[in-house]
Amino acid sequence: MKPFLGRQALARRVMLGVAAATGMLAVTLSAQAQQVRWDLPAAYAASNFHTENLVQFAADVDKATGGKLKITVHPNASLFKAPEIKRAVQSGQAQVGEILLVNFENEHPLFGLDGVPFLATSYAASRKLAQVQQGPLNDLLGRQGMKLLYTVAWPPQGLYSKKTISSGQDLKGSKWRSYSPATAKIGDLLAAQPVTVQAAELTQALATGVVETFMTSGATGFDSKVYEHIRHYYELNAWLPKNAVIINSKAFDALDPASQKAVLEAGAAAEARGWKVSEEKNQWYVEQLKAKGMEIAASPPRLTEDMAKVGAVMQIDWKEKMKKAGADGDAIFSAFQAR
Ligand code: PCA
Repeated sequence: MKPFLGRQALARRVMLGVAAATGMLAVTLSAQAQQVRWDLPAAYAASNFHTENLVQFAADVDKATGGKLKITVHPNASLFKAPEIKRAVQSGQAQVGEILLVNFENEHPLFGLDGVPFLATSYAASRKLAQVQQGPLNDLLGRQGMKLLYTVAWPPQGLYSKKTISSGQDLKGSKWRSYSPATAKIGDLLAAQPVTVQAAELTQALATGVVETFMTSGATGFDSKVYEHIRHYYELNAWLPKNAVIINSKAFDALDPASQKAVLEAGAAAEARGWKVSEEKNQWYVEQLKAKGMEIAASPPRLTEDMAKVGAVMQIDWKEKMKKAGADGDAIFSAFQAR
């Protein structure tokens, strides 16, 4: 039987087939070469609202770039410990990361603005403070080779204690968990014994009895199951610290314009969503603590007075630090109060 195709025709077919396959391979390879992978270290539990927001952000970027930019969120300080995330992004070990701004107050007081007690004590005030802080913060990060993508506030900070508290005096000598220079300083001013414990290690610290008193949000109280060891929560609404998502500038500049736009747009959406969820869940968290058997109370009058004194010292202190850093803290306070 005569072959269906002549020898030459067959050879040509084979060649064409190889060419097509090679072409396809080239296309796949170039798509892979164009695909960019970013790591996003984060310091809080996967179930925390900030982390869930980051995961949504990554999904939005994936969708908007048609899978070209893949961002992997690493929750719970699994890739870097909380205080190491900023440096990891700065050095390019991670392209993007989420930090707690107040953790870096010793580097520059501007990072600690939202941790100054009783300066901004509601979501509305906290948003205003964020607007004032945003420009100078972005400049500061810019000088360090990074970009500020967005910030989201934690719920207001209250006081957790094993024992009943009626005044600052009752905190004296207690094992005080701090998560930032400012919270350590509050412990000092109250003559407590500050010990720095990041959120990822709080459950463990409570279980081993290293911690008896501390200030944080209802969110972290719930995430860390503090109700297993702590009985009292006093709603001080002392400040609302913020998480910030920062990007390595070189990594951002290396993206094609469409991907850059996708990151910025998904970041803006994450910011709006994050603030909304934080505020909506605030009360829910406190209700969960109550449901788990904790006693929730407003700040007793003498405690309020004593904490106000602590706050006044810390506000003056913060402005002093700004002066030393060659920056104008008064101007920032006034800009905030004028809003
Ligand atoms: N939770 C974090 C920071 C502020 C907050 O509400 C923590 O306790 O470490």
